[in-house]
Amino acid sequence: MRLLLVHPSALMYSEIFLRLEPLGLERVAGAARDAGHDVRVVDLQVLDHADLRTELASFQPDALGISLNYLANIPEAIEIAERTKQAVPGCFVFFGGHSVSFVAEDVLTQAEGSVDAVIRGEGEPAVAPLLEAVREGGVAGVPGVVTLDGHGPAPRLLHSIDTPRPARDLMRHRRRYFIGELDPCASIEFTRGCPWDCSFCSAWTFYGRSYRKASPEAAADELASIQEPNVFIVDDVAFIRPEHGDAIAAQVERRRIRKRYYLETRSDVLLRNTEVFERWARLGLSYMFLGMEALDEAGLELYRKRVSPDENFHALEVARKLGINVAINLIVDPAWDEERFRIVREFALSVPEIVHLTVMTPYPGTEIWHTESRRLTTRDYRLFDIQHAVVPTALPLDVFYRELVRTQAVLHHKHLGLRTAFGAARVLGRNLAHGQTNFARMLWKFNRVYNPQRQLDDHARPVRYELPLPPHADLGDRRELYVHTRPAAHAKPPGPQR
Ligand code: B12
Ligand code: SF4
Repeated sequence: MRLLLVHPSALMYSEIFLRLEPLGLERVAGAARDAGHDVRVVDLQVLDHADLRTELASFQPDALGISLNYLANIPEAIEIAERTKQAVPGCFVFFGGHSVSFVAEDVLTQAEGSVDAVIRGEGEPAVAPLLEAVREGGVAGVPGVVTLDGHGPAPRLLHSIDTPRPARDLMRHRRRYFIGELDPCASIEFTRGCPWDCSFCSAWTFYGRSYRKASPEAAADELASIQEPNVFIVDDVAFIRPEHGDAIAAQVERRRIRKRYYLETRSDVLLRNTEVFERWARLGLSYMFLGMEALDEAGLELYRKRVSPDENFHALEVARKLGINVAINLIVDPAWDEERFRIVREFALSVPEIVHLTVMTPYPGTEIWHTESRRLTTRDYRLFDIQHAVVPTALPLDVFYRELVRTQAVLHHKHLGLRTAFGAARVLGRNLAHGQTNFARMLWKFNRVYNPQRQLDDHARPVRYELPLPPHADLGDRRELYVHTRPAAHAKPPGPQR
């Protein structure tokens, strides 16, 4: 069958700091191609809607799948589905991905027939059976499928994440993927899932707190096949298991692979497994993202982060000693007042790290969706991008955005100053010499993208599609939140056992 896979446009945050290859969609593409289908991919982060129209007209797909990891992309995806049904009558349209897995029925209802099915959970094991079932007529028996007629069998979890390989070769404009000065940048996955259970996050509920590791050989083979000099390791929490990180490092050393890496991890993991991070720093680990989330004990407890402020600050010192540039994230509580923003600005200016702010947002699939969502001030999907306030702010909304953007601007300028100190001019020169302009553009775009008036105006746009309210869930049994329930083979996570 002819399958066209689409990734929606970049969200606000990605307009500046990063734009990365859609690894999950590439893996779904890989699985479909391995099953003998003719597959093409359109990534609207780097192509535009006119390119998609041209592709639809020339390729005439039998099926079109859209990746919905992000809630904020749902309205755009439904509009693409509607246009596809008009342009290619008979084309089977389906959605899949992280966020849509939590709101499948509602999205199908909202799409009023222009979406034939949603695949909940991992796409690799589902895509070939789905296409087979489309050919035969009748998709009701496909694992993870949801249609307007109801649910199919439970979604299947991949036994091993070693295969399928992502179909990187199907992507056009690969040189437009970057993160900061790591430009261009590819992505790779060493592990999948997270054993922790933070209240604002849905990574653990999607995978049912399971945790799988790629074999070190497969990980190194894939790394060796990547053309780009920079690699983003997409794992939720990198190097939870030090022996796994070491085994991949050994393969990388043996094969003399030399790249620069960016990864995300937790403070306690960095403190516990410092040696493995040190080894990776020698192999090119240049940037690390630590989700600190809050500066104080009360905030960390609220988000059930299971780390202390001391551990967080100690982790920063360790990373500094290893020579790794650190970006930290803090969650902005909509209850913050001007004084709180001021304290955060002061903190951010007092540390050498890059500080990012995200606004606390209840998402379907998280615990706070069930505790906070009753207070939603908007249900416009597009505002659920953790850059907008969707629950009541203590400050008037315009003042809240003014403070937020002012704080982000201070942080951005500090970061720019730092980059100059670290030799941004040299990096820029090197990148421009290779025709890489993503990092240069990022340096100048901030004021256009981050603008309190723009954020406020976003609340006034007419709303066509609204997020549903949460169904009743008894959080006494948190497995009710899971997309995948854990099979016995993955039952012992290495994280907290509470
Ligand atoms: C890495 C990552 C990023 C990277 C992206 C890297 C990349 N190369 O794509 C970066 C840093 C860019 C990023 C950015 C953001 N992210 Co992010 N990200 C992740 C993370 C940690 C892993 C995603 C990943 O690559 N997984 C590995 C691949 C293989 O899996 P996958 O993409 O999920 O794909 C599988 C399935 O979803 C499904 N699937 C996917 N697409 C399709 C399509 C079809 C048709 C089918 C059938 C199936 C299918 O099959 C795939 C294979 O199993 C997830 C958390 C998580 N564990 O999922 C958060 C997560 C997806 N991100 C999140 C958020 C909030 C953001 C930001 C908005 C953050 C911000 N500060 O603004 C931005 C927005 C980016 C944008 N689109 O513009 C939230 C989403 C919340 C929501 N409900 O909308 C998540 C869930 C984290 C969380 N806190 O809970 N992110
Ligand atoms: S440790 Fe990170 S990925 Fe895991 S549940 Fe917490 S925030 Fe989500």
